[in-house]
Amino acid sequence: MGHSFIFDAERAAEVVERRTGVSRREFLKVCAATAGTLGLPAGAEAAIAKAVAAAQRPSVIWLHFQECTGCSESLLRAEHPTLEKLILDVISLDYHETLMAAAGHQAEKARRDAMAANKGKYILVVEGAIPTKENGIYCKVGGQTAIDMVKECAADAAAVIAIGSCASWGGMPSTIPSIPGADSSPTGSSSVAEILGKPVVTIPGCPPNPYNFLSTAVHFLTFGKLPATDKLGRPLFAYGRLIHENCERRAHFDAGRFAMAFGDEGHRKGYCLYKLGCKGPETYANCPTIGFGDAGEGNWPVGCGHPCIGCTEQGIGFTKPIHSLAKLKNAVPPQQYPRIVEDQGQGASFASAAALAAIAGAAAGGAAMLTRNMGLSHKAEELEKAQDAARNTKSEV
Ligand code: FSX
Ligand code: SF4
Ligand code: F3S
Repeated sequence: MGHSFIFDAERAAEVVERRTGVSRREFLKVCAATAGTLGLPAGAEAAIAKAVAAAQRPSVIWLHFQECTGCSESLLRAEHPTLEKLILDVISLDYHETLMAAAGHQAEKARRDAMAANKGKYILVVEGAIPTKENGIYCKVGGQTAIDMVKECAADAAAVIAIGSCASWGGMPSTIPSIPGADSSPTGSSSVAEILGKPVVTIPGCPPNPYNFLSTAVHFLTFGKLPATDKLGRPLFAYGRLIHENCERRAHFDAGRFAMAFGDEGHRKGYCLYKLGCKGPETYANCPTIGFGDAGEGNWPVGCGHPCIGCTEQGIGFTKPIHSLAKLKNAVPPQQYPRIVEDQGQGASFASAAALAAIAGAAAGGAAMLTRNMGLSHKAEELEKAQDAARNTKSEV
């Protein structure tokens, strides 16, 4: 069976090499990485390779609204060309304003032709938030408001994917400026789900990780459906865990070793960035495990020495001040981890102040769910919310 898997994968890799010029080795590496990102069992990379090789490429209509195009840039400017070649091989990108050669009426005709030819089968990808104030006049393409265009394109789509934080929850354009009396963003920027009035698959991040988009598209291709998501439409394979659960600096957090200022000894030694405002403890994403730019390990914000700003997470990214301390979600007492070194940086005691605060909070409130199983983050959080709600109801009575 093992041999047949390998044989299948090799044959598929040959087909893809002939078609795209991506070497068999590189292709199989991406298939293995995609299978890993999706959390699939051993052997799944062969199924992925076969699906990509046999690809009936799904037509993709890609819309741009209020954004910086960083989502497209991050997808198409990987360090090695492999990823972008494969993305463009896996999907048939029939409409993408930044990339298509056509312009003006010709471009709009291409969109409508692709939609008609693939009615009910195409994937709609939306990048950017949608302004709703003054009937949506702040963003128009070809004379049509973003609101109308997203509704028109979603009507006959097989699936809708909101890529980036802007399309997923409003992102940066939706944040409220610090002007006295301002209660919404200047243009009323909204998410795709808000406009369509139904949930869509969201791949937040500013920019999102290209592997999360590729893995979602490959899942659709291999299994004929989009991957399982949480209540916010985020694929669980990518957003099922807090950054803090997989961070390479986590042992420093547990041992109370923190960078206290940029460039200080703790920062230079790679200590935990919690006290510099790292939002990893309240942000769901797989940045530490897959990294960015295909440029090797450690290539993600915290890996480069900058606190996570929670760019994937509504209410945190572009909303909470960068240096404010993160809320510790599902904190696990440090005793449950093997101790590493006794030497404590910056005069902190064994259990960090942060961890102690979390434990004290748990003891006082009796509500925090301390779990050994870090995969239960979402469940733990839901339980915590239910317990909070129950307590509030009680206190109201
Ligand atoms: Fe938003 Fe994407 Fe940030 Fe930019 O366009 S998620 S501003 S990286 O590009 O939508
Ligand atoms: Fe990593 Fe940030 Fe958590 Fe520290 S607080 S362990 S830097 S995610
Ligand atoms: Fe964004 Fe934090 Fe990842 S800032 S890219 S969610 S590490």
